[in-house]
Amino acid sequence: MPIQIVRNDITKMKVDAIVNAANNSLLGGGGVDGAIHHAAGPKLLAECRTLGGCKTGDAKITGAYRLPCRYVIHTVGPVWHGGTFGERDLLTSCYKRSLEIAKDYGCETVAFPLISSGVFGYPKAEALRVAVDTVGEFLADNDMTVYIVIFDKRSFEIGEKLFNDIEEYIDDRYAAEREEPPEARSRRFNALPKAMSAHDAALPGLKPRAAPVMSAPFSLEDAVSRLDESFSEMLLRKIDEKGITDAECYKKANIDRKLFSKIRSDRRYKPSKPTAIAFAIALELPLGETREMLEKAGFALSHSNKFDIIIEYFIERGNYNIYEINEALFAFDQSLLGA
Ligand code: AR6
Repeated sequence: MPIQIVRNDITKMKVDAIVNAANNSLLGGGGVDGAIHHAAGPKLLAECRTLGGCKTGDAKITGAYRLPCRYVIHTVGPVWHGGTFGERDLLTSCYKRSLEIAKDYGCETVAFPLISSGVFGYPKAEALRVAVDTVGEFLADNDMTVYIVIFDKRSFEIGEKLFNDIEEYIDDRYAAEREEPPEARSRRFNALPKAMSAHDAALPGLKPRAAPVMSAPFSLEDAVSRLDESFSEMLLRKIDEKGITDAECYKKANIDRKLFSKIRSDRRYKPSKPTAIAFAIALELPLGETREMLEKAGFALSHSNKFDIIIEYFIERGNYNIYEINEALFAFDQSLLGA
């Protein structure tokens, strides 16, 4: 998966390059800088001494010595002064410059800490937003796997309002499911129009619609021919209908090219559930079509797990930003979308 948010100690990451949140002197310090120098050994400091420091927003590369990666890219984030002193631009520049250097050195995997979000005081949720947006933009034009490494759970705050909102949404859905007696559900299902899928029917509060599983009007012939459509075929059809390229779709889905090729060339390919949902999100499918696509891969969206409810929360609000969805999934300890 091209962008992954992981909880780890960055000095343990076996990637081509890790990024260090350094200071202008590049001569070491506390936080992640201290941890990287400690794990790399004194030769790292010796090489850093030859670099002549680094400007805020810029980056420089060195060897990695005792670390399990090949390079360390040292970048200097801005000190937070309230947000009106160009902090966001400088932080964006840290990610861009580090990624450019990583690309110049042929790196295929790069791990970043949340730059500036410790000693330099950048609010963590905003620092994460900048990281995800900037890396996401870079990956739209480049093939690389980028890890955003979160050291502690507290570093990962998606914003109190969003968190509370999602929590409330989950509580409502769980509660609704528990309150409804099973016989009421099966009765309601029997009374539904034929076009409604079992998954739509199982969702309390969802009003029966005429043809919930198809967005556009379709002929009987179309319907019959689509009965046998596989996940891969539906995916390719939807890509065509949306008028986007394959690459636009898999990048937006945060899926790597190789996996996409596999899905495209194997009509019967069965993706994992997060992969299937990632494509539905990339294609900005409404809930009904998301369910249809999932069904083709043998899955459903249910109200008995948080992951599904969080996905539904975002789709209902028309928010198809996979990175934001992943941040929320991460905050609720759920697996992330993508390969
Ligand atoms: N792995 C991953 N992330 C880590 C680790 C680790 N081992 N240790 C800390 N973090 P900071 P800054 C997280 O303070 O804000 C240094 O003294 C930490 O939780 O390391 O850019 C430099 O020399 C936080 O979210 O860097 C500079 O003077 C994030 O890394 C100054 O601090 C960044 O925190 C740079 O401050």
